[in-house]
Formats: sequence, structure tokens, C-alpha cells
Amino acid sequence: MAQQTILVLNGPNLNLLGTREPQIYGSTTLDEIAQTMRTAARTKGWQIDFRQSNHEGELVDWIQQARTDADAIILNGGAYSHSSIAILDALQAVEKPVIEVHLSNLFKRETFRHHSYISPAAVGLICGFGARGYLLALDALEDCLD
Ligand code: CA2
Repeated sequence: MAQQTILVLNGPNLNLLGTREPQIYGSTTLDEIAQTMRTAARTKGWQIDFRQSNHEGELVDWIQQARTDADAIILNGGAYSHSSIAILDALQAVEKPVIEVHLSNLFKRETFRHHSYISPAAVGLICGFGARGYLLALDALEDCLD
């Protein structure tokens, strides 16, 4: 069987990880998260396609491409999680398992972060465990892939 590909998408401002606000988001950089995920995925026989964009339409394009190019999606939509019906629609059209990840515990923060438009398209949501949440999402996918 062909190697499974996990598309890991990161939304706006997550390129700043590790450089500011470590009390909220931790000190691990996005590159470090990507490397750790690649190593963990290898032990499962999977490969990681890791991306970040500050642009909603680019994230939508990548989600659409996942219909042919990926087997599952791990998504930290950043602030778009709280605003983007376009990302929800794209996720619902892709028909692949989606795990939603947030570094911070959304429910301990401002009320506008308590609602995510993309959660209805996800198998589940992991939040509040910092960078480890991405690895927890990989483990969770084991029950979702053929
Ligand atoms: O907790 C998360 O992972 C969030 O998706 C992060 C988003 C925020 O809008 C969501 O409500 C929760 C913000 C990402 C901004 O990342 C930064 C990292 C370092 C410095 C500044 C911003």
C-alpha cells in the first residue's frame, strides 16, 4: 500500500511561534513542530506535508488539493477557526478525516475564541497542550486511517 500522507495546516500568525507570547503559545517554533511530527510520522509509516499560510484562500486551496493529495488533515486554523465559513465548507467537501488542534486552551481565553466554525468538520478537537497537541493529533489519526 502507498505511504499515507498527513497534511498539517497552520493558519495566520503561527509562523511567529516561539518568537513572542511564549506564556500563551510556548517556546517551540513551527519548524520544530514540523520536525518532531516528521519523526513521529515516520515511525507510523506516514509522511507529513507541513504548511503555514496567513491567507484564508490559500488554506482553502490546500484543503481542496487534499482530496487527491492527502489521506488526512491536521489543522490549526489560528484565528480563522473563529471566523471562516470558507474553511468549514472546504473541509466538509474534502471527505477525509480532520483533527483540529490549538496550542492554547480556547475555553480559558476570551469568549470569542470559544466557538470554532471548523469543529463540525473535525473528528475531534485537541486544545491546551501546546506543541504536544500536534503529536496527540497524529496518535488520534491511527483510529481514523485505513
Ligand atoms: O491556540 C491556538 O493554537 C490558536 O489557534 C492560536 C491563534 C489564535 O487566534 C487562536 O484563537 C488559538 C493565534 C496564533 C498566533 O500565534 C502567535 C504566536 C506567537 C506570537 C504571536 C502570535
